Amino acid sequence: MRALFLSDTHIGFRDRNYPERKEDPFLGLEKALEIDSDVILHGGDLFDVPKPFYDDIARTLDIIKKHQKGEEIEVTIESLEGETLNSFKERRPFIAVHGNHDWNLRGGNVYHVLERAGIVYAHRRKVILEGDETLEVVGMGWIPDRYVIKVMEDYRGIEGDLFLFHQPVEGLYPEIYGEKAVPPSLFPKGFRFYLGGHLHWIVDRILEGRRFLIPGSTTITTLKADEITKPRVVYLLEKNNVDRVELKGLRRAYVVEASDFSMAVEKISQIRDSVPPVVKVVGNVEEKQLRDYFRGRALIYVKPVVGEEMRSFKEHISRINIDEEDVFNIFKEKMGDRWEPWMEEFLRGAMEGEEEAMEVIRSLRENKPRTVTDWFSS
Ligand SMILES: [Mn+2]
Repeated sequence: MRALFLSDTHIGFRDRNYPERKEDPFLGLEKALEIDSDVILHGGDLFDVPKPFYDDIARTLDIIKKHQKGEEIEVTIESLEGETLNSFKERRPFIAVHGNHDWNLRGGNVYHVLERAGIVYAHRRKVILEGDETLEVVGMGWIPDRYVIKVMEDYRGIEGDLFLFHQPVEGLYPEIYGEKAVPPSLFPKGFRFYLGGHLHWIVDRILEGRRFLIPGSTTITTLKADEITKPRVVYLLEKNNVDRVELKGLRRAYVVEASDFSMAVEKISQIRDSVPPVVKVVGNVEEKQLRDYFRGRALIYVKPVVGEEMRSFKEHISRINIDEEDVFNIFKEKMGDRWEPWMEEFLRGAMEGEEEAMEVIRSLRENKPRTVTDWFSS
């Protein structure tokens, strides 16, 4: 029995600067499902938002249904406690957990609707698939940081073949994102593969005797360089065999460094994709001018260099002839009761330059803000 594993399709993603990008997630889903398999597993963030438009839900179901062909497979859904909840036959079953994007605290979530239309919602469930062999999938949708350790206790001792989840894992997820990553040892033991969503790039790593496979997103949403420059892939799993398949014909992204307009033009012109790419330009280049120049050929996003931003902020302050002390006093007055000492520390750090500001942010994150005096005497 071959399983296709995709994740983070983010249907419903929109960018008002480039409305055409709303089609990308649909195309990503379509391209992924075109790769043949007996069952389909989705790692969460099927949708970009907790309450997708009805049109987007309908189109998503159309795409899934169109690709549910082939031999019927016997599907049995059990609770974690082993109680049978449902059982039916389905061609190429689509099994999913929710992600952090398409999750709701109250009133249920979109997967409660999808499961009425035949999608298998695997959160807190074991899904037993019987075809030419038997495959057991255990699902855990995204859990907010403060509850995750507690919820994972419910999974202790649970057995199966594939563990489908949407959560940051310690050792795989960069700390800079500020989320609480779960230690790999907390995942139940003995599964063949641990199939994760959430992280938007490719992972195939063994941690604590568990093999974690993350395909990343089938579409480009954020502009994080780590995410967008990686290929869009899905995994094909059969017994102990893992294949990674790249999705072709999708919009790609590039990061280009440029110190001025003509350098940006020269570098971007060298990209020869058939689909207009997303291009993140790092440098102090005028965004509107560049967007107009590449209209219809590339989707441009300019990210000014932070050091430059700081420099121009300081320049601006000196131009309007304001004293640093005045900046604090105005800020303090505006903040009123909400003023806290760390704010001054942060502002001073920011005015000193990028590195100093980062140092303050780091000390704040570690929850041990130093006093302003310490700051300036060190
Ligand atoms: Mn996601």
